[in-house]
Amino acid sequence: MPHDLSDESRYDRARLRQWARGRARSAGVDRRDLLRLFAAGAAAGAVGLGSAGPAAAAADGAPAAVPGTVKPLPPELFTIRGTNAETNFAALRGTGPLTPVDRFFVRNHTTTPRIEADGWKLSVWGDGLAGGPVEFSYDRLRELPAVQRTLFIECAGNGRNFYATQQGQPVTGTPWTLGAIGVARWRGARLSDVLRLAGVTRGAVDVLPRGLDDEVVTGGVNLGRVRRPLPVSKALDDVLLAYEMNGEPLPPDHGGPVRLVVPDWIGISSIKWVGDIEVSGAPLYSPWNTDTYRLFGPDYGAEGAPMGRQTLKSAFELELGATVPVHRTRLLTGRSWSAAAPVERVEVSTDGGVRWQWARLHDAPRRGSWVRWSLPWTPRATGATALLARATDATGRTQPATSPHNTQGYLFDAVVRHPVTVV
Ligand SMILES: Nc1nc2c(c(=O)[nH]1)N[C@H]1C(S)=C(S)[C@@H](COP(=O)(O)O)O[C@H]1N2
Ligand SMILES: [Mo]
Repeated sequence: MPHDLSDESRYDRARLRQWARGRARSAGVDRRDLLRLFAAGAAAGAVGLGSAGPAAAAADGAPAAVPGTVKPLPPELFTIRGTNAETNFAALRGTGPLTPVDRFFVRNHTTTPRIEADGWKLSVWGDGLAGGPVEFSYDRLRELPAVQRTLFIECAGNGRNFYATQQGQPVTGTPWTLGAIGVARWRGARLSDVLRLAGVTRGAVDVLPRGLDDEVVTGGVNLGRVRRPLPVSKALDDVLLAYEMNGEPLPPDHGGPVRLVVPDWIGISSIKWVGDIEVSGAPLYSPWNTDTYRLFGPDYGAEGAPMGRQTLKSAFELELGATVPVHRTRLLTGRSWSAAAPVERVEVSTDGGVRWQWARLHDAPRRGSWVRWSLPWTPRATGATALLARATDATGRTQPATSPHNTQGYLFDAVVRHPVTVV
């Protein structure tokens, strides 16, 4: 497998050492600022970048963050977290395998820009190309062979809040529960086709897609526009330049007119509102892979560890802290997903983890998507209890009881204890 984590990890470490010696360009941010942020992140995970919560904004002296989305965010469907909106899992009950756009989570570093397809252009440039910059209009992109894939996009911090509430560990960042994930049918051009047409050379190492949304300012430092490098090997493999979501033109909040969709990788890789892509013969860095979206903590050393792929999780389609009537049978429903392989089995416990039963799966196990499952439950006694769901994927990996801690609370994969009260 060309993209397993060990490969990526080796590649990333080499790149980080080169960068620290000043050989990799940081693409627009002053290197001292980046080093300062990086050191702060490594030491304490204390940098607020990416958290965008009201507290972080207030500390900057800026007004508290509010979501700048185009679509409505009604409280039945979403929980607002700073500039972001988390999908309420209870609102997925009864929906199909695809997350409807009206309830797909939104993770915005700033606000949704309005960009018309007509005036949009993608510029591909850099010393990893044989010639000068090549521009693609929206129409030209749509003339390329189209591919369609059902894939989830999940924020690396999904489940972060359970490090604090379930493991008692401090973490920084948006306190997502489990709703920073959505599955959609994406249609678009292959990034590999675009890179080949642009004249990518054998010497190319990294590509750096960049969004057209506002520059991100945090702690008084302007980090520039949202961008995160991808190794050329991944870029040429299975990445899409998507212009449709669930059969509709890509909506503004999800990156319209065109976004990247990077299968299996953490959400930040799937750059929305992409405007240009640098193709470089030298390693590239951005704050989104040196400071945030990187694992720091006692287990990860001074340089921290890179992140590529997402993890394994399960969620009930029920509010956290729901009240349910005793002696009445209800159908518990939920979803499980893994970036490594299809989910093959799901076990559910309705007594806080003492006994486990197999849930019935409602979808064929499929890579890149989730399976819906159900189990009938008749509560026999009143009082507080916890519902647990535990998935196993085709690699044989089962959700563990605890997740290894990292300061920014990424890649949570432990079994969640879902509180309910029987009355
Ligand atoms: N240009 C741009 N791309 C971006 C972001 C952003 O703020 N700006 N957020 C990223 C993050 S952190 C995630 S998790 C996903 C979220 O995609 P969604 O808002 O469509 O759910 O988009 C990624 N792409
Ligand atoms: Mo994210």
